[in-house]
Amino acid sequence: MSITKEILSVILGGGAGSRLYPLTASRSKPAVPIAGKYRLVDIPISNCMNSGINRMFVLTQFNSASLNRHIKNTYHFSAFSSAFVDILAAEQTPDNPTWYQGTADAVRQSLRHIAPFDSEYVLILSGDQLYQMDFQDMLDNHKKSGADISIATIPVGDRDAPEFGILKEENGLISSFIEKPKKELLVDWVSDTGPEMQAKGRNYLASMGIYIFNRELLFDYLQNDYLEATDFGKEIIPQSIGKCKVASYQYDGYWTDIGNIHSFFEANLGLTDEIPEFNLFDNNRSIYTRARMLPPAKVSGTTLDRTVIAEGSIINAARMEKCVVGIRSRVGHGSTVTNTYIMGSDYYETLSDIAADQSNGIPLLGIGNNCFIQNAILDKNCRIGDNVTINGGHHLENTDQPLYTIKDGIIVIKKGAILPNGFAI
Ligand code: ADQ
Ligand code: ADP
Repeated sequence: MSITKEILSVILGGGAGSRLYPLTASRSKPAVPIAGKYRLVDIPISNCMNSGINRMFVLTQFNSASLNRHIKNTYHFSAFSSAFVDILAAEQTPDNPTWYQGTADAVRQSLRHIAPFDSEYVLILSGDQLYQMDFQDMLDNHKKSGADISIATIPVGDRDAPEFGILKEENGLISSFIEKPKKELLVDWVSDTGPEMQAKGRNYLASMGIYIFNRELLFDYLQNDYLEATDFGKEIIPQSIGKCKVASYQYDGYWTDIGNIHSFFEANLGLTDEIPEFNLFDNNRSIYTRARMLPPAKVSGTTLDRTVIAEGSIINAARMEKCVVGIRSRVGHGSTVTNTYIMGSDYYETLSDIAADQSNGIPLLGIGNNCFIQNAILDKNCRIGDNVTINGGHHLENTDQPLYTIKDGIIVIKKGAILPNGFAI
């Protein structure tokens, strides 16, 4: 893959992150762990690197220690290359006392950091999507079409369309755009998405929130024409159509937005499918993350079905089905875990830590013995005692408790929570 200096990328790492609460209670959204060993930000960064784009800015609303540590420890480039991944956290300056007001405002406030780096184009990406895409192909299409702005688009169905920017195109150029249309307006926004997509009911062309801008135009729009605009989807994109040339780059691979607990849960558990739609086993499109030098996972006496286990785990459970098990996870004897994403732990307990916990009656790091856990997400460093029941499902109401949150029937055990023996949800 040839490395390009034509383009640099800006990854929108998230606003307040409230839709992913409580996973974002103590970390910024890009640092949320996914798929057992990665962080959300690894997805757009890996897509950039696999596309030969190696200058990246990650814009985030707050600068969490885990994001800094992850980026610093993961993305090392040769001293002879121009590559970097820089985190730009919302900062107060004399002329800007506030946090980022939206996506366009985030990019505007970052322009002074981006300005010193040459490029002809700027690629703007969302930080909370799961997909593998070749941005070089999108850039080629952008250049060929002679557009000022390109938007990556994907066909979606009725259920999803109101959540996205929906557009119409003619000969590759976008002729109209509406941000998150109400259901009753959808009839006017049907596109010819081709027989294969139509057969799946995917009749609307949605914006994937992935944009290529000609750099000069981006600077000009944000600093002059749309100085007051705070958002790309609500303001800059719809207002650009008719004013400049906006191309559609239609993508038909796997792509999913993972901005809320339900979609985050589904995207993670989707990795346990026999042939997952998101392919972690791809020679040419690796997902990069921090190399941790952990020992191989060890499993004893467990019936495992469709379960993904990260390195450094010690599993003695009775049965695990449809689980994603993160680094350094421990699951005790006799436990049954289904439909669950266990993020794992940041460290191991030593034998003397374990003895001290046992004499003080504190549950050990990880999941204890004879537990029953289903439809749950366990954030990092949880201590789940023995005989604990965590029974997620739609019978449960949404709630936020000190140790856990329930959203859409999914029980999220908070980072570092200690659930005593016999605890039941
Ligand atoms: P949404 O995803 O709803 O729609 P938005 O909330 O603006 O749009 O988020 C876009 C990305 O920017 C996300 O990764 C988000 O975390 C991040 N972000 C939001 N506010 C931010 C801030 N203040 N600072 C830094 N990052 C921030 C957009 C488009 C739609 C399109 C969908 C596709 O507006 O047209 O269909 O993406 O997912
Ligand atoms: P990873 O990427 O492997 O998940 P992080 O970058 O989140 O790791 O760092 C692991 C965190 O765990 C660090 O903050 C580290 O200081 C912390 N940590 C390591 N060992 C221990 C320990 N024994 N007790 C508590 N925290 C620990």
